[in-house]
Amino acid sequence: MTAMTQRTALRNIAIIAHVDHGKTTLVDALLRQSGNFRDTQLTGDLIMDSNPLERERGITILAKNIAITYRAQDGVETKINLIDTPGHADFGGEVERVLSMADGCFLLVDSAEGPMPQTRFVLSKALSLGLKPIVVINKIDRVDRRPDEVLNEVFDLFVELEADDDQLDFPVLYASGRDGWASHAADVKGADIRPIFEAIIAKVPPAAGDASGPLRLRIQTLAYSEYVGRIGIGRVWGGRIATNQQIKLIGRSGERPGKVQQVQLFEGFGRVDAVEAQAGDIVALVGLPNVEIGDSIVDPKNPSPMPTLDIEPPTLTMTFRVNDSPFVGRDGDHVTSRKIRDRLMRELESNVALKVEETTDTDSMRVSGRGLMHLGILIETMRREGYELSVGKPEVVLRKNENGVLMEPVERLVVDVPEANMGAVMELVGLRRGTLEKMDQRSGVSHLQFSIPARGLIGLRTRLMTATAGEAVVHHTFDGYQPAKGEAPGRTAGVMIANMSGRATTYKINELQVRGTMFVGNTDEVYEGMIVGEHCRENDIVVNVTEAKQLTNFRTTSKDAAEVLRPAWKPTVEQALEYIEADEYVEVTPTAIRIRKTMLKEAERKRADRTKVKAAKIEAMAV
Ligand SMILES: Nc1nc2c(ncn2[C@@H]2O[C@H](COP(=O)(O)OP(=O)(O)OP(=O)(O)O)[C@@H](O)[C@H]2O)c(=O)[nH]1
Ligand SMILES: [Mg+2]
Repeated sequence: MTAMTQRTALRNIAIIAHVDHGKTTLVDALLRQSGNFRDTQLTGDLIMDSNPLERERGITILAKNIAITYRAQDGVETKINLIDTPGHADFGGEVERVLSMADGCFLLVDSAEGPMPQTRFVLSKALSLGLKPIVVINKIDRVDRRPDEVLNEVFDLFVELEADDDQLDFPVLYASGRDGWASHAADVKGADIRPIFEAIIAKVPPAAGDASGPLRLRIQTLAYSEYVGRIGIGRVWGGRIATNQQIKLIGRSGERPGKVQQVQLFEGFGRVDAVEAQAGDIVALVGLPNVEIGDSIVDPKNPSPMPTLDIEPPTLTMTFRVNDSPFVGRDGDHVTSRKIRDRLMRELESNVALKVEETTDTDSMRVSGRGLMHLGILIETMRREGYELSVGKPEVVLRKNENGVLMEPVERLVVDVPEANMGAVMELVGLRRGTLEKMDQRSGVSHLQFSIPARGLIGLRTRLMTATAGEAVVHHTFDGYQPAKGEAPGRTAGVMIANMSGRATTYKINELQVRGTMFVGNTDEVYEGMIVGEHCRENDIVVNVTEAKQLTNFRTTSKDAAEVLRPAWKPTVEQALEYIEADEYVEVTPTAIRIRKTMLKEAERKRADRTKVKAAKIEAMAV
């Protein structure tokens, strides 16, 4: 006997889109105009992107739940659980998991850019969950908006993704989240954000479930607090769950008993303690022993588990090692391998798609994740917390399929460039085994779609930027596994390696900069084995950047001052990781990002080279 109860005063909705199409800004506008918050809570930047890295990069990293009580003009109040999701491709798995807690979603599409790779990915997930998206053509204030075309492209995308007739009949709104309004027509400016609220009430089905049936709840995402540890977040699909209730967890780690120390509901930007929650609610559960993603929380007397969830497998892996450069410990507080290991273990508490493995070397760990940004953000967070470490070249995770064939991840790559630069892009992508799948022209801009092995993507962005004088707009999304196609080309240029420790001098930099691009500026400290620049030829060279010019007379000193140094290249963590080769590390400390050879001494590197050549010869003879 099931009795579905409709929670008419409750809606659960997610906001999805390609990166930067304006999700967080729209959620912010909804919050500000809901009348739920005091003005002092609403000042400043985006309220939602609350962690410092999110603010700095202007992107959402973690999906976030907020709840708004909306009071309609007729006085009826509705609680809206809104889930803001990240748009960057590395966090697609998280989007998929949180999306399944919602009964509806807003699909935002930039009114000028139109559907982009991640739009396709998130829409396909929403459709396969049976959701009927509400399409919002957003940033309609843009002067280069083309809402009619974009709407057509969205419609085509729905068709391509095999949406059913009901889904194809999607509602459409036009909005400027930034300016805080929405409207039903592309050419009519709205007064406020109310049309979005009205669409939620009218088009998203009320949360439903059988509150009198057995408890049905699955953990969809995790949060972590220093005080209470891991927190499991999920939606109650059936029954009720109360604070202090005895439950059983069923999941990948088998069955185990437990007790819910605290049930929490979402309210505003935070969570509030609740006595009980019931079917339809999105809850946070505190105190569950070793709770994991995909765990079902069931009533021990009447267990009704849900299928467990697949976690997206890592696609990129790298080595995290202790920093053993001569500068170790100069500015970091946490430098030992034990500290690094403990920190990584703590990260595993809530960073679902992360994998950390021990290696045979006690000073290093293998860390795998969903992409360069996913791991780059972890490294960036650690350096801000005072950690020092060295990180090895990122490598794509290959795997064997059931027939033993080696498979590699393949991505869908979209590049928008001025037509004049198209040739350069095609050549670079072609070299890396990318194949062109689609091409359109829009007012002087070429829109190119490729399929490319993920290996070929490492280092591609920097090169595309150089080849197009910074004009290329590049996006990619994981597309699936295909039989491995072979090595991607590595870096074509060699590097300049410092031969001794000291401070770089203007005199030496000036001399060296004709042979390539320098990574250090005047008075920067260097050490033997550190990479101080890129050589304009293929081979690595050992250089002296520290020697000062002999001061013979006045004239030369004044000429010194006039020497113009080109600015040094100071890469971000992610740029440095894209740059390095297998015999190099990125050294990361709270104040510096340096690139170095794994072997600091030239003699050591030569010996290793010779051994490699010998091994290759023996192999060749054996064939
Ligand atoms: N012109 C215009 N710009 C907007 C609008 N909404 C957002 N933006 C800008 O677009 C950029 C991205 O906005 P966000 O709200 O952070 O986008 P997002 O979809 O949350 O991005 P991710 O979470 O990183 O995927 C910011 O620079 C905003 O100021 C809008 O309605 N009009
Ligand atoms: Mg965002």
